[in-house]
Order: sequence, then C-alpha cells, then structure tokens
Amino acid sequence: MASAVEIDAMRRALLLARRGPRGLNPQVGAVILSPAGDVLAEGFHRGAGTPHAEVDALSQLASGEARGSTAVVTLEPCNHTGRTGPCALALIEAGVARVVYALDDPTDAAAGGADRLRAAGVDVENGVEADAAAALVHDWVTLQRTGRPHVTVKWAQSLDGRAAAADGSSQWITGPDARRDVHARRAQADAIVAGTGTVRSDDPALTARSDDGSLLEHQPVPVIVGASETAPDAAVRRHPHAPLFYATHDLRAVLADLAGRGVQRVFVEGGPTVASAFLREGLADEVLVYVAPVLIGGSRLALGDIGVASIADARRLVVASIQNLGDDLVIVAHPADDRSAPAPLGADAAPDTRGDA
Ligand code: AOF
Ligand code: ZN
Repeated sequence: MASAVEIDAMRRALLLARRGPRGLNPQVGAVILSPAGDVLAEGFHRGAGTPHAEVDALSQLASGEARGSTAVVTLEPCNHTGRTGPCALALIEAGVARVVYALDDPTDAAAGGADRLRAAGVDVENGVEADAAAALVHDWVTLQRTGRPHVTVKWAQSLDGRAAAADGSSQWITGPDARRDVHARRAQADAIVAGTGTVRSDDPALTARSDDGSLLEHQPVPVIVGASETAPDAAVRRHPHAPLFYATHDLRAVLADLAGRGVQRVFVEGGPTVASAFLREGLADEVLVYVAPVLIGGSRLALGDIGVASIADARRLVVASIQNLGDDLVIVAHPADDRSAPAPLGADAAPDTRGDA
C-alpha cells in the first residue's frame, strides 16, 4: 500500500512530468522521499537523449544521501541501456530502499525494471495514480503499440453533410463556440495536417488561436501533404513552426516519418480529400465532426470516396460524446473496431476527456 505522503509525491511527480516535452520519449516525473517522508529531490525527463526522471532527481543529491529513501516515479524505472543507462540500476546503486511507480513501461526494450529492483531487494509498489499517469502518456503508449501517431480527422459540415457551397465558399458553416473548440483541440495536437489543395484554395494559417486572434501557447507543427506546390506567400509559411511538406499521397509513410520526429498526436483538418484519404486507409483513430443547423445541398460533400462500395462495408463508428456548442453540435466518434476507444456513450459513460490529457 502506498502511504498518503507517497500518493501526494506521485501527484507532484505527475506535475513535474508535464514540464518535459512531448516527443520521442514519454513525459516522466520523479520525487525522492526521505525515510521520514520529506522531499529530498525532484526530477523530470527533458526529452530523448537527456537523463531520465529518476536520474535527474538523484543527480541533485550528494553521494549516499539517497540511501534508504523512497523513489516515487510516474513510469516503471527502465531496465535498458538506450540513450542513457538503466534507471533501475541507478536506483539500486544509490541505495534506494523503496520504489513506488504508476505505470508499467510498455516497451519490450525498457521493461523489467521492477523485477530487477525486487531482485536487488528493493521494495516495489506499482499502480499508484495509474489512471492519471496513463492519461498523461496515452498518446506515447499508443505510438509504441501502433508505430504511428494518434490521428483525429476533423471536419465541419451542414446538417446535410456538405462542407462548402457550390462556389466553394465554406466560411463559416459553424459558429464561434465551435471555432473556439476547434482551436483548443488544435493546441492539443503535435501536428496539424492539410492537403495541398486546401492550402491553395483556403490559405489556412494552421495555427491554434484564441478569440482575439492571438496565438495559443502550444502550436501544432503544420504538415502539408500532396503533389501541388505551396505558394511562397502562403499563410502557413508564417506559422511559428516551419511547415513540413510531404509531396506524396502515401499517408502511412507520412505518419511513420512524423512518429520518428516524436509526433504523438495528429489533427487532420485538411479538407474533404485528405479527410477521405485518412478514412479510406483506416488511419483515423477518432472522428471529430462539427454539425451546423444549416442546409447547403449540392455536390460539395464533407467526405468523398472512403472505399465504401456497398452498405455492408460502411464504416461503423462508436459515439464517445455529443456536445452542444452554441447552435452547433460536436460529435466525437471512434471506429467500432478500435479497441483502444473509450466506452460508448451511455448512462454511466464519462465524456471523452482523452484530448485533455
Ligand atoms: C525511465 N525514466 O524518465 C523515462 C523512461 O533511449 P532512452 O534512454 O531515451 O530511453 C527511452 C525509453 O526509456 C522510453 O522508450 C521509455 O521506455 C523509457 N523512458 N524511463 O525510467 C524516464 N523517460
Ligand atoms: Zn530510465
């Protein structure tokens, strides 16, 4: 059983973890407690190639100071020599008597730290604040499992499923509340994907903004996919992050490359062609649809061909949440065959909060 002091320390470690960047490695925090329960040191992981959280915390202590202490860590201490040495060994060598951690390391390479610690006589406890820790590294864990980032495909549509009028005009189908919601979700993504066609026709900034147009603190990296050139004066070239251009239609290759750059969460907001392509390829983990109570008619559909020739092939989704935003609705849904999806909306189902992680 973890003590109240250890649970508090774990909450502190979770806060510390968030100071580190999202990227190739998980965000991890650590707190070292004296036998009396006082905080001796705190640490967090600053990204691939830098010391792990436990080692960062231990490095602040004099030799021998950690003897008999308890290390509270948000992830199972690693057991591998990667870019740095094994944390389990560093804890053993520092004389740490007890390790409390939240989540098992999901990678084959780094797992096994808990066993190694136990074998060395260290008292080990896991599962403390596990839900919060899992939410924190949810996208990183997904990336380890699937080899690609989590993909949200977003579009806005009229009640009759149109994304634009006959002349191509599409601003604004939905109202200000929906727009605010979109920008908040953009800010939670590591990258935002648009097609070259949409970049040419709409000239989107692909930034996450507040109501007054100012930039939100976190900006997703703009990713432009497709064959045509992007104009030298395109708005996206003024994005705070340099855009990544992929002159290809191979979305799997794009996602694999983004994963290699530490992109864990992708927001696809690139128009019907790109949205349809992600769905056709089975690459959407989440569908985010804003529905406005307007009718447009005509042929400018929110989605084109997604590979459904017959109703038996229709892509079944499970609705995670439905929310009113002003006059509009936002629906979050997941592919019915996605086992990582949260429980369907029901009497006791929580709203989808994964985006808040
Ligand atoms: C820990 N503490 O703070 C982190 C861990 O190749 P490296 O050295 O960068 O190791 C990366 C792996 O180590 C990563 O995939 C994950 O399994 C684990 N991360 N482990 O004990 C930490 N960041
Ligand atoms: Zn480690």
